[in-house]
Amino acid sequence: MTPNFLPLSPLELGSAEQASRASEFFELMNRRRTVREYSDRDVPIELIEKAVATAGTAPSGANMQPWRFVVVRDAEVKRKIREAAEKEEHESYNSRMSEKWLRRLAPLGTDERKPFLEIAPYLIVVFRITSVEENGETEPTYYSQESVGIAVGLLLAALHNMGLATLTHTPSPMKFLQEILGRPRNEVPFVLVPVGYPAEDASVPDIKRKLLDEISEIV
Ligand code: IYR
Repeated sequence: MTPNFLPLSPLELGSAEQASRASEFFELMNRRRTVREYSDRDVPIELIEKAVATAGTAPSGANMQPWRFVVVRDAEVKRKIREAAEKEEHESYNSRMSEKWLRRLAPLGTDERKPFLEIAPYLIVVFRITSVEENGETEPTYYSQESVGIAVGLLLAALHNMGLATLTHTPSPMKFLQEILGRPRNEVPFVLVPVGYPAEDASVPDIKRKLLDEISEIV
């Protein structure tokens, strides 16, 4: 097959504008925090849709776009998800997680209770599509972990840019999400993202990001 190419229309920026946009974007993203205390204040669905559309601009292996975003706003579905997540988390905190792991989590103040799963107005459940069917044949998707990870990064950035709070929540195991949301076997839960406004008295752990020279090296 001959590939079809179109001209690229790149952003063309002067160097002063590049520098100011670079700093502004860093300042914006550096204010993102993982939020575990939510207000029940509603969020317009259009904002959620725009964030999901932004996530869908991510690059993906062989352009297979191996993601599905299930937006949950129904109170009864949220209740079921909370109930199932708390059941798994009870097992995790009480027997599945190692001492070392629990020690790592201590500064974050997490525990098995997940009220945000019912309080946040939306839960975006991200599924990773592991295979596709074409002409009666099954084909795997390629680099789907990497692809979906990048898409979730864009999702979090888009929501943060709208002034909305998020949490990258990974109740483990997450199979119950496939069942509650009726997804097929080739859609595997990847992460659950509660979205909303933070509670008025929300607080976040006093933890620090690594410095630039700790995370990078120029050779
Ligand atoms: N899934 C559990 C535990 C947990 C694990 C990690 I790694 C975190 O960074 C935070 C929590 C929970 O959500 O409580």
